[in-house]
Amino acid sequence: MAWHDIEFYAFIHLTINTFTDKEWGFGDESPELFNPTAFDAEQIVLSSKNAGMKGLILTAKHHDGFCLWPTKTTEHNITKSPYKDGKGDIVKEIVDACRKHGLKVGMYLSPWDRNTATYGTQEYIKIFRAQLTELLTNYGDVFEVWFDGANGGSGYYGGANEERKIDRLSYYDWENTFKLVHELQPNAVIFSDLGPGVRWVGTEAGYSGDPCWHRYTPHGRNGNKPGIGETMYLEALNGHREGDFWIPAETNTSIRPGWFYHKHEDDKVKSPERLVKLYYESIGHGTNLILNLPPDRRGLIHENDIVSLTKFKEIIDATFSKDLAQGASIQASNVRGNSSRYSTDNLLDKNQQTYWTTDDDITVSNLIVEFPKETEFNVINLREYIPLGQRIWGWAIDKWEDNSWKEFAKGESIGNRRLWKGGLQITNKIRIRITEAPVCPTLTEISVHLEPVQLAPPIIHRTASGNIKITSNGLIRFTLDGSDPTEQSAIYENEIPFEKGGTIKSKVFYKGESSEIATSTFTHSKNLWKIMEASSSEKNREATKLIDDNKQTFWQSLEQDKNKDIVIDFGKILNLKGFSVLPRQTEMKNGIITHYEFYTSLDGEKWKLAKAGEFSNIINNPIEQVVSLDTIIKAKFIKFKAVKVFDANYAILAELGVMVD
Ligand code: FUL
Ligand code: CA
Repeated sequence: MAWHDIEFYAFIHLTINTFTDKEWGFGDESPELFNPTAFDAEQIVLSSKNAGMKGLILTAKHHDGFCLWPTKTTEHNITKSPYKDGKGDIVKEIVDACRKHGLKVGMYLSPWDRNTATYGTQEYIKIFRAQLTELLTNYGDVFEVWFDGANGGSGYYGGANEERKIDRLSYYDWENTFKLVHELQPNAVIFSDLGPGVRWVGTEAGYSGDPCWHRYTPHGRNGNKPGIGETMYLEALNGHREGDFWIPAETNTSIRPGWFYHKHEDDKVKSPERLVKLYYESIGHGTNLILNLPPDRRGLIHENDIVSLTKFKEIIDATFSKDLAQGASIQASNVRGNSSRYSTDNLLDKNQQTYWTTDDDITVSNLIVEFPKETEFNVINLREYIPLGQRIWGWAIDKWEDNSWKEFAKGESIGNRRLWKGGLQITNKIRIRITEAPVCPTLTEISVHLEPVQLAPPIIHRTASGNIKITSNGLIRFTLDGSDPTEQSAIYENEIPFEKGGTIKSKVFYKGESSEIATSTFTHSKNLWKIMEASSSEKNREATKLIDDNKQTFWQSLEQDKNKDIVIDFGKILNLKGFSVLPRQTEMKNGIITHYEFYTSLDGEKWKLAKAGEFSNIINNPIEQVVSLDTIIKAKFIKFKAVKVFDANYAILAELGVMVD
């Protein structure tokens, strides 16, 4: 119940990856690389707190094995870094700042460790538990311990540079690790894709299912027992209405596309509007929300992230600081025992311990909320009294209009919280109907709100001929140099030629108001490109789909051709700076390319290997992968090869693009 109360907290991904521009370190990175120049734990903690967060979870050790605290378990730690001349302890600094500002503290410790030679042996399990013991004994109370299911197999492993497969069901002996956590921190909940405390919601894209049940029965894959990283995790989106355990969902996502800081994502910070949507689709579905704020190389939350968080908080406050149901009268079709103890006053008293409920034999029931006057709203908040379980299985809301009830909202689950947001409604009364419940339902809170209507940002897209087109009803201003549009910026009138690609920012101005900024980044135009070679498979999945600038369409190779080259002719020589790869944008992971080789050529005959590597975390977080080349290369042709693909003998790719100088 204490965990449900927290609702919103920060994820802080910081490690050597911040300095190598990676999402997953291989494990061979030198500790010398870890050197935030202006690390400020209070800035990180206050950025979280000012956004309304009540806690914070830090990646004390990510998959690359580098420990942010002076651990006794491995040399691969902060004492070997230049940070504070090896005398620093990032975990302690963050914990101290959290205590000072009243935030709860959680620990992320990656089970997968690509650095240690012992990975895969029993010795490592001892090391892992010793690390956990240090983190859970030396830093005070911890509210959540985060166990990641990711395990990509390959790694440095003390110089072995090989692939190591572990049996996820038995290797970690999780039962005893859980015991250790419970012994050391009896109040901490344990997170993983199967709980046992709270569950991964099954996607990193930033939403939860609807309905979303707090109850859940973790299922293993292929009929096996479930293990961490080996579950039917898509079932976690909705959970199970009659699941065996109370394992509520935590929605995890990043304010940027990646989990770690990358300069090239400075313009890809989620907009305030997008964050508000996330809030409604996570906390508003009864899950907790852990939002990642990755510190940059200075060791600070970047200015762009702060701008977004601040505006997001303004919108949330403008909506929720005023409750339009206060002062309304509420009539229930039934009150348990006709007793004042369960009266509808409990719905408005802002006390989560008091609630309304019905007699035992009454399940279908309703509440009529009558406002003192005609009221305008677009948000309704409902909460169940969850110490008695998630008892509501169906609900609907009507408004009184033209002398009859008109339904405008409905759903199945409520749980800890349910936020409905929709078009503007104007009425003097609403009726909340509980349409299905297995036993007498409970509600502890009803509130009604008005989210200020915002001027919608413009929509930017690229036409087939490579131009930029911007649409909106108001006056559009734009910039091409990365700066924020102001009242002085150029006015958009005609399509903008944009062959080379780059970043475009635009904003709508209307009657003294302005919208949020819309930002889009494009690779070089592909309209002259030709696919010279590639395998193709089913109809509508031919290779041209990977250069059609459409994120939804994709190329799929023939079954036996997953490693077959894709050769592209640009039609002219380009100065290549890098390339970008967009994996398939659906929940289907099979065929996603995890390891690649990228070649260039001037004549289509002599090829040069320009880059090879892995797309880390592309399976859990299938975002655009941006790869910079080490030098600028002149090329008329490129060849892209899938070296490894995930769980299939065909390869799939939605887009391939290049950045030019
Ligand atoms: C994933 C990891 O592989 C990512 O790097 C990140 O830490 C995310 C929160 O969990 O599974
Ligand atoms: Ca496409």
